[in-house]
Amino acid sequence: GLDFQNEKNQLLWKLMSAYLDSNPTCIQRQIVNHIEYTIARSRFNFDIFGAYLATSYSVRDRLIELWNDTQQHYHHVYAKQVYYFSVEFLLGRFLQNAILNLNLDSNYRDALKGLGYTMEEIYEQEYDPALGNGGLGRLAACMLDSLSSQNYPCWGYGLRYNYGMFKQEIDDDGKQIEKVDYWLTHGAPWQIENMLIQIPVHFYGHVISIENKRKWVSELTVIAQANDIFIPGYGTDNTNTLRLWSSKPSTEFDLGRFNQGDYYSALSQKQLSENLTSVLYPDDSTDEGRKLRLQQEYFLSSASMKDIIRRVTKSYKMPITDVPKLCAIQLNDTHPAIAIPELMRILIDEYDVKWDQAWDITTQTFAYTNHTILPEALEKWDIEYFQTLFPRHMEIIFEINWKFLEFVKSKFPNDNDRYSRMSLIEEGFVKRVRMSHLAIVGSHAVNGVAGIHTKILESTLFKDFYELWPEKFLNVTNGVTPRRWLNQANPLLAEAITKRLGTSDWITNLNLLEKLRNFADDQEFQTQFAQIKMENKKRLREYIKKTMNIKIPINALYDIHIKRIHLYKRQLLNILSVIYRYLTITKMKKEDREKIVKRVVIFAGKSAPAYKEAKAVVHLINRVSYVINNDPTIGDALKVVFVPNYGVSLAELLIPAADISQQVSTAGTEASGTGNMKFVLNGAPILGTLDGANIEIAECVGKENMFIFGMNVEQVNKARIENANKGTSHVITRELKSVIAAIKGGLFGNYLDFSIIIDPLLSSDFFCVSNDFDDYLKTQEKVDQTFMNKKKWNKMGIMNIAGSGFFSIDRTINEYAKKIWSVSPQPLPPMNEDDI
Ligand code: NBG
Repeated sequence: GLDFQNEKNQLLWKLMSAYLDSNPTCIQRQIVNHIEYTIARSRFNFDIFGAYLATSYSVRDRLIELWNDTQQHYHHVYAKQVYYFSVEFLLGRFLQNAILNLNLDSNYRDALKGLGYTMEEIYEQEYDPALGNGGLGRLAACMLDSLSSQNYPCWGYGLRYNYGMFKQEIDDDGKQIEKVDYWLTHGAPWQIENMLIQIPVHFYGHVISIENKRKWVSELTVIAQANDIFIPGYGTDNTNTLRLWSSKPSTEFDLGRFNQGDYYSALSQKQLSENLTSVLYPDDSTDEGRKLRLQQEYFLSSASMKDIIRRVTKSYKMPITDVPKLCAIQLNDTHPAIAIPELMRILIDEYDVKWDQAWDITTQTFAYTNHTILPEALEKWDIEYFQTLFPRHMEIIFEINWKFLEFVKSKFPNDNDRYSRMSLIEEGFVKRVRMSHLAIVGSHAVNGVAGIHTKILESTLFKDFYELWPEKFLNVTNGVTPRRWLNQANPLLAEAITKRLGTSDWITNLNLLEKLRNFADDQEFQTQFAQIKMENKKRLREYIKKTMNIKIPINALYDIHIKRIHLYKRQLLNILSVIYRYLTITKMKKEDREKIVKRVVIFAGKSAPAYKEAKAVVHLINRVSYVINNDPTIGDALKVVFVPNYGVSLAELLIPAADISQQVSTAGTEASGTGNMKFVLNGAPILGTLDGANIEIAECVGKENMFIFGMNVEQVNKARIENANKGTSHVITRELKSVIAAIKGGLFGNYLDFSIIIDPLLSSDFFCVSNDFDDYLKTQEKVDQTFMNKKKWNKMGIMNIAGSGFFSIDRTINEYAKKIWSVSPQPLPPMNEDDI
C-alpha cells in the first residue's frame, strides 16, 4: 500500500521507526523527553502524575504512527467505512488498554520500573472519563475495540462534553448527591485537537426559494472542532478514530443579526456555541436540558455528515452518489436520527440530487439500533421547537412523511388508525416529531439488541412497521470485549485460561473458551479458579476498606448488583430480600447464625438526578446498609455495601470479584444488558430473570449453571393487568409483609423517605416486585445451598466461562458487518525494512 519508492518517505520512515523503538531504554528516553518537552517539567524531578502523562504521550506517539499508516491504507484501497454515530462513548481508562493492545506490557513495565514506578500505580493515575450514562455508551466503546481489533475500517462520531456524567457521593443520611465532573482538568493526553477539521454547523433562520430551489438561510453558526482519539486494535496495527466534536464560536457574526445592528442579541446567541457541548445529559433530564440536547444531537449529526461527505468527495474524490458504496452509518438509538434529513438536505439543496435518488442514497446508508422499549426514553420533539431550530429539516421531514404515508395507504387502504399510528408526526395538543419513526423509515435495517428485545419490537412497539417491512428488522445480540473485560480486568484468570488452552487466541476468538468444559470437573483447575476468585475478592475488600472504611469478610459469598438505578432493574427487589435475610438472622440462635453462608451484598450505580423513585432506592439501600453493618449481633453473617460513583474502572474491580451477579429486571423490560455477560465471562453465575440477554446466556451456559427465577414476559403481562385491577394484596406473602412492616415501623429511618417506592407495591406494582418476591427468596436459598458445595460451585463458575464465547463483541460486530453494513476487514499490509 504505501509508497516506499519515494526517497523522502524512506527517510521519514527510518527516522520515525528509530524514534519509536520499543526496547525499555528507548521507551525511557521517550518518556523523559515528554516530561521535559511536552509537559515542561524537569526530567530529574517528576512526580507520578507527570510520569503517567509522559507515558501516555509516548504510547500516543505509537498510535499516531499506526493511525497514519492505517488511514493511508484505507484510502489506497477505497475501503468502505463504518460510521458509528453515538451521543455517548463510555471508554473507560485508556492507557492500560492501549499498552495491552499494542502488546507492549512487559516493555513498558521494565521501562517504568527503571524510572521507579510500577505499571499499576501509573494506571491508577488516569482519570476515568464518564462520557456516557450506562449500557448504550459502554456498548459503543466495546464496538470500537472490536472494529479495530478485527481490522474493520471505521469512525466513531460523538461529542466531547466538558462535563461528563455527574460524580456520585453519598451523604451522611445515605442520599445520593451529585457533584460536577469537569474531567478535562485531569489532563486528556489521548485527544488531539485537530485544527484542520473545523466544521460550521447552522441553526435557526428561515427557508427561501431561489429559482425553484429551497435554501436555508441560517442565523447562527457554531464551529464543530474535531478532537480525535486513536483506537488501537488488539494484536493488529490497524488503528481507527473516535472523533468527538466540541463547540466553538465561529469568528464571524452571522449577517442576519449583525446587519440589524443588534450586536448584543447576536452575542447572546453566540453563547449557545459555548454551552453546546458543555454537558452530557443524564437519561431523564428536565425540559430545559432536553432542548439543549436536541441542539447537541443536531450538532453531532450535521458535523459528522459534512465530515463524511468531505471524505468521500474530497479525499476519495468520488461522486456524492457513491456515499452508500463507501459509508455505512449506524445510528446508536434515535439521538442522531436527525442525520437522515441532514443528508437529504445536503444532497438536494447543495448537490442538486433529485428527491428519489437522494432518498435511495439516504436509506441505503443508514441503519438504526433500538436500545430500549421504555416509552419515556423514546424521543419526541415539539414541532414548533424543531421548526424554529431547523426550518429546512422540518420541511424535509413533512415531505418524507407525506410520501411515506402515501406508500402505507397503498399497502393498507382505508386504515386511518394505522396511518396516524405510523405517522412521523404525533398529532395532539402539541404536535411532535417521532424520532424512532424517522429512524425506521430512513434506514434499510432496524435491529434490537437481544432475541427477546427484537421480538418485542416486532410484535408490539414497532408492529406496524414490521408488518410493512418485515425484511428490515433483525436481531443482533450485544456482546462485550474480552480484551478489557477479561484479559485486562482479570489478569490472573486470563493467564490461567491461556495456560489451560495452551494459547492466548481466545482473546480474539472467544469461542475457544468452550474447551474449558473439559476442565470443569478437574480438581486442579477448580482449585485454581477458586484461588483466583479469592485474590480478586481480596483486592475488592481492600478497596472497600480503604475508600469506605467498611470491613467485609473474605470467606463470604460476594453478591454483586451493579448498573444504573432504575425501578425496572429492581434493585428494590434485592434490598427487600436483604432486609428479609437480616430479619431472619436476627431471630436465629447464635450457633445457627454461625452455620449459615455469609453474604456480602454489593450495590453500585447512579440514579438520574430527577428520578425520585430511583433516588429513594439508593437512600433505602444505604440506610439498610448502615443498620445491618452496625448491628453487632449480625457480625459477619451479612454485610451490605453501596459503592459510590459507579463507572467503568469500578466495574473492572467489582466484576472479577463476584461469586454471583444479580440481573433481576422485570421480564420484558431490559433490552439486553451487557453487565450480565461480563460476569459470566469472569465465572460468576447469574441470579436473574428470563429477560434480555439472560435468555440467550441460559441457552449457552445451561440453565443448570444459573439461578433463574420469576415470571416470564407473558406472565408479567397478565400479572400487570391483575395488579392494576385488583391490587397486589392477593400475591403479597407473609415474608414480604414482614419486610414492609419493618420499613414502615421506621427500622431504617422515616418511612416517608421510602413511601414513594413502597406504597406502590401494595397497589398496582407495575414492575411486579411482589409477584416475583417469593420465587426470588426461594432461589436465594438455592444459591446458599449450592455455595456450600464447593465442587459444584466451582464447576458452575467454569461452565459459565466456557459458555460465554457467543457474547464476545467480535461476534456482534461480524453480524453487523455482514447483515447490515456489508463491509470487510482491511488489515494493514505487513511493513518491515524489507519493504523499502
Ligand atoms: C441500554 C439497555 C440495555 C442494553 C444497552 C446496550 C439504553 C437506552 N439502553 O439493556 O437498557 O444492554 O442499552 O444495548 O441505554
